[in-house]
Amino acid sequence: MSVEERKAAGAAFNSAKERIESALEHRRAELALSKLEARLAEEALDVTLPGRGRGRGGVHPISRTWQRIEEIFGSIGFDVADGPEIETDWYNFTALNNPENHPARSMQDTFYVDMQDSGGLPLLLRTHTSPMQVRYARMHKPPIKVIATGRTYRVDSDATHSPMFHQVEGLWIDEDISFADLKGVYVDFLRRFFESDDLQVRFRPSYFPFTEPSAEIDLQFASGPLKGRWLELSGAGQVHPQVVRNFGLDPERYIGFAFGSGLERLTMLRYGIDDLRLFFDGDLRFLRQFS
Ligand code: 2NL
Repeated sequence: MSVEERKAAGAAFNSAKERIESALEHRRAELALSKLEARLAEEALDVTLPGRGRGRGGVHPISRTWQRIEEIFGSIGFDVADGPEIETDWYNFTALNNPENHPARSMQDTFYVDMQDSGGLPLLLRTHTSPMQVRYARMHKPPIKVIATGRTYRVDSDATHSPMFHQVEGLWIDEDISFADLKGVYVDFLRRFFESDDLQVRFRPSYFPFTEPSAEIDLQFASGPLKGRWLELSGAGQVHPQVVRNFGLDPERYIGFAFGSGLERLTMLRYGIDDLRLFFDGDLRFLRQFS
């Protein structure tokens, strides 16, 4: 090309290059913008919507009963004891005067753990809260005034029995504790637990290996949906002299009473619950009624 021709061609090449570059730049900007718009649309957040919140939760009805019981007995001078759910044969049965061949000791009734204590005796899931009271009585000097609340286990499962259930047991030992004291303490407890003076209590002769004499405690409401029916509630009695001896105390000097009640039973009567299984199903429609 001549010098003149080269000038013109160079200018044309330059201008073509600029147009191509600006077209590319334009298109790149368009693509970036539409990508940003798509992302903004996808991640749109309406900050004016109300929050999802967190459920309030509530205390399980059995736990409520547990708390109320500890509060009521605590207010009349009972200590609250807490102990192991895996127990030795001695604390669960022998100390409580259960004979060696008693059916409660069988594998049909008691969950045995695949381990032994240091003396080679079997370990088991406690079948009542009594072993804790035995432990407490052996660790303290009279007056012994204590309740033990907690989980207990028996091989039993149907509409009215759960393999895991809850008990409260009370124990009061001193030089002169009588059935009159048992009656006073227990009737006061029932009035406060059910928030009613309109109830009658009946002591019916019964038998337990760990008390003598022994009684079943029945309850009747004078009003409300359960009015007029005797309801079996608890067992109780004067602590057997052999059990007092197993506490490490002289039964000629020390005497007192013990009682045992089921927390499921107390809770069902208080709230009018008719099926034990509701406590263990975890159905929120049931549980929300207590929150
Ligand atoms: C029942 C029976 C009862 C006891 C529990 C007890 C505890 C010690 C010594 C003596 Cl350490 N007795 N507890 C006494 C009588 C009855 O419960 O059928 N409860 C639902």
